[in-house]
Amino acid sequence: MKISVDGVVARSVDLYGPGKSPAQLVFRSAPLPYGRHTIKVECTGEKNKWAKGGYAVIDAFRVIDPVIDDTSQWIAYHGTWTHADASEPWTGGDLNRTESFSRTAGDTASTTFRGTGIRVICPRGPNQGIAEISVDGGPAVRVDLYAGTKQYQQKVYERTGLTDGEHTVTVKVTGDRNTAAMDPYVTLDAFEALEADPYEPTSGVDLIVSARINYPDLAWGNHTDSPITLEPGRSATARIRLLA
Ligand SMILES: [Ca+2]
Repeated sequence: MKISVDGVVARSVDLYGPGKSPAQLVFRSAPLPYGRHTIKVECTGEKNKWAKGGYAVIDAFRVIDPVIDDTSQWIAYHGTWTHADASEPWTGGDLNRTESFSRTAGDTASTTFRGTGIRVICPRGPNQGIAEISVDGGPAVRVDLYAGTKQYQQKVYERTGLTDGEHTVTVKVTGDRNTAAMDPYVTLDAFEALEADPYEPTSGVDLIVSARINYPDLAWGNHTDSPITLEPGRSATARIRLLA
């Protein structure tokens, strides 16, 4: 099958295997910038000479570190937030050209996410004040969003090391600003949930050893044992006999 990312063919993948191996990672894109992306899987109908069919089978797509934009239905806004989109000239560098802002002390924006960490993405600028950001109702961290010139998509807060699961992050407007700031606005562009990467490349060499015999004509019934990983610095010898 052929895989495209944002309209550009990235790779052709041969899904053939002598036995069925579930939940295989067959393609991983290069890191992509914030924003909306499209992945397309196309069945080519082609097969290698050992394969008995030309099926393309999809189990799942997985988004690593998913972005929750400020327009997401999963964000709860309390107070007097204004939501701006591409019709406003100052959103030019925002993710998806949207941002949500307030200058009223006590206003909050919260979202629940799954993962092991969270980033808060905001623009900084001359009229930006001080936000308080907390995770799971814990102690708040004060974050000064002031900058002399507007800077888009800044990672103004990052929390890592959470237990893998469901958490809540809250951004609160304090109404405070530093003396150089013209206003105490807090402007939210997006959240980025950080996940434990299930496909983290491992160091060392993976060697799959199966004591069973694979019969090509019984491909669906074959069994492959769990992989054995050799740790870096250790060695082992395996004899492999290849049968045409
Ligand atoms: Ca946005």
